[in-house]
Amino acid sequence: MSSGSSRYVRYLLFAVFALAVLAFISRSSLPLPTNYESNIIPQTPQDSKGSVDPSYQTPANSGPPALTPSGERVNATFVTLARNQDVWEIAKSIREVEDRFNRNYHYDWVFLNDKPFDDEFKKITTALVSGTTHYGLIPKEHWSYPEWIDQDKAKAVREDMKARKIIYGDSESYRHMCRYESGFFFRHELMLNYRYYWRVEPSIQLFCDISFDPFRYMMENKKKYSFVLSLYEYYETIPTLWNSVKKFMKTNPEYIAEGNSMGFLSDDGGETYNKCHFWSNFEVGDLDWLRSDAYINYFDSLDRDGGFFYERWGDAPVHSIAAGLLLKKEEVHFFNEIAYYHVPFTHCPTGEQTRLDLKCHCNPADNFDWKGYSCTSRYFHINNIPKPEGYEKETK
Ligand SMILES: Nc1nc2c(ncn2[C@@H]2O[C@H](COP(=O)(O)OP(=O)(O)O)[C@@H](O)[C@H]2O)c(=O)[nH]1
Ligand SMILES: *[C@@H]1O[C@H](CO)[C@@H](O)[C@H](O)[C@H]1NC(C)=O
Ligand SMILES: [Mg+2]
Repeated sequence: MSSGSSRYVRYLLFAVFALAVLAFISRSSLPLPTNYESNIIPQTPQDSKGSVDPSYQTPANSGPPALTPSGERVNATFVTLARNQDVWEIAKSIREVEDRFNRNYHYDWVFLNDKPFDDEFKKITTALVSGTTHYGLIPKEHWSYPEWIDQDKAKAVREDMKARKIIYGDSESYRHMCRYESGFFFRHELMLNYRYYWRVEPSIQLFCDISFDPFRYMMENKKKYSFVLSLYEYYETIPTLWNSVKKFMKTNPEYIAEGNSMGFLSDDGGETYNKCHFWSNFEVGDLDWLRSDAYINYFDSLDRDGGFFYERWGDAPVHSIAAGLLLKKEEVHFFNEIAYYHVPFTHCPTGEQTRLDLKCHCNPADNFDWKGYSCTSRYFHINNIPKPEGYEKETK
């Protein structure tokens, strides 16, 4: 026992010595770039509030992009809300977006977090994004309880929802997240530099090449909001949301667009909500619309009613109802060509030729669009848009 452990100590000393020699050799004679780490993560200038200077650029990604001159890029950015521990799941998503699209464009990517991003997160994501990356801290006022919220009541709701096993029902952070995505991300100082955004969440997949620029499509066709998947919301999370919306419509009729998509949201002319919404983990949209008086007043009105905390209102129905009522029908777009997966749903483009042309690897049988729980048929119906070619054959 004792001779075994002293041998072990000798091995250990030898190993340490060998490693030191190796480290010395590699430092002095191998052509490794010195200061490699600090080239990847330069010091990020932080102001007193802790948010990152928008002019922060990584040396590796600064300079003119190789393939697309910036003149051909639209004023736009990817945006991701994430925690430090989401790094490997967001890394997968970035890789998908880069391989299928952004390697040819080099659009910027803004990362937002309620806590400061750590160096690991910044290093991994900056290496993967072909455009410039920006890291922002969310100001406390945008991620906390408004003064009119009774926090004891909110706590009781979480306990009740936990007992009723409602998904994320017991989570306080999820509620702050939904409220932030509903009313604040587009007002973060880093986002003020852009007109269009594309939201990306961790662990998504893109199954086809994206052979066009969705940002440019939005701009040239005056689209303000877009989606790839739609479905019915879980009623328990939004029981009074529509009441709140109706109150807003009544007090602010000037904001309700003529020729809107009420038919997507309601089957009885607005009396009740049918729970249809666009799935907001994918969105390409117009930030100036979200920053408009109409949207801000809509958000403030809902926020006052407290449902982000007293229920569990999601940013998906909140954005969707706004897109459905404050925008004209034609301003909301469905991207059939963008093949997308976020657990548990797939949008695989309808039409075999489209899938072949775009080198898709999704199984069309997995496409959610024409299944019973999707609202996408309804979107086509109210817009009088013919369903994509191949629709009949692919609807079983
Ligand atoms: N910074 C931060 N991001 C969060 C938090 N909770 C969720 N997110 C992010 O918000 C988005 C939605 O969260 P996710 O867990 O994907 O929710 P789900 O898609 O509804 O299951 C993702 O981009 C997450 O990374 C949080 O507490 N802090
Ligand atoms: C990009 O859009 C934002 C928001 O509309 C605007 O403030 C900014 O000036 C634009 N930047 C450029 C370079 O056009
Ligand atoms: Mg998600």
